Amino acid sequence: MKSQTMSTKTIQEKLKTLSNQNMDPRTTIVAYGLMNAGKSFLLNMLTQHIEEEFFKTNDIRETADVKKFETEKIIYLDTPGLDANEADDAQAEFGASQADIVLFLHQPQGELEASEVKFLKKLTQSFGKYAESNIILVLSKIEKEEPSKINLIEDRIKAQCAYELGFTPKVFQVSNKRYQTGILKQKDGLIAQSHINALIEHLNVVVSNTGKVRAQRSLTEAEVLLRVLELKEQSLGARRQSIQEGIRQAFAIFNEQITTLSEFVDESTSKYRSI
Ligand SMILES: Nc1nc2c(ncn2[C@@H]2O[C@H](COP(=O)(O)OP(=O)(O)OP(=O)(O)O)[C@@H](O)[C@H]2O)c(=O)[nH]1
Ligand SMILES: [Mg+2]
Repeated sequence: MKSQTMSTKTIQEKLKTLSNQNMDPRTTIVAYGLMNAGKSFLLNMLTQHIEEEFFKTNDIRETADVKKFETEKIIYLDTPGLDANEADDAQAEFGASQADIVLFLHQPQGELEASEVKFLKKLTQSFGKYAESNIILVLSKIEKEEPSKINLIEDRIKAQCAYELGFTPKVFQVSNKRYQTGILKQKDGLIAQSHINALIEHLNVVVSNTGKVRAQRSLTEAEVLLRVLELKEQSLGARRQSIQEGIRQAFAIFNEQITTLSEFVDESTSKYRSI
């Protein structure tokens, strides 16, 4: 949003968000993606709900509200699939303001769709210079496709992000199914091929930067708001000056007319007296 055109209501909302931020020292990790992308399943694996689901999964649209699982250090948020309907998108965006780290899930059937790019652009704006480190792309269900196809899709998505978002995100190719089976049947090969542990390791590194990233994001947001307020003050000052100038000019004409009138009255009076 252009700072000059930010409405007073938006400024108030942003100030409110800013003052509500950073209250919980724990990192919030939010999963986003189109319906059926595998968000809930992935969060179950990351939170070690291997046999019993915490986040309900389904082939048809399942998650309708933002759902939360809390640990000592991390809060995991599951969101409704993007583009399910407007109310669900609003729910999803609500989560965005609370996200420290985003896991953006995509089924590798093709590259990113327009609605995914649109949502990622919003997230990128919100994260600013931390988008690259804190928005992580996850290609899900990889055991369903040939590795060569998935690699090709990953390359295309990276190029799309570089062009559309201005950065190349870190991408993880994961299989929730492999991880689940690997854990249940104690098959290390499957666990390794699921790449879930690699994702967990990476998340641990990003999580450790949460405090710094949050502080910087709040600072940047506060600086933007301050600049907006300065610009508004400048434009109000200019408006006040132009109104004052208008009044001065209007009064100058009025004063001139009064002077002419009083001269006329003086002249008429002296003429009358001399008769
Ligand atoms: N083969 C395979 N199926 C998966 C994998 N991850 C998820 N699924 C399946 O994909 C379907 C959707 O998974 P969910 O985790 O419910 O997807 P979601 O993104 O949470 O869906 P919504 O909440 O409806 O937006 C379910 O049938 C899952 O079992 C995976 O890694 N491999
Ligand atoms: Mg779900």
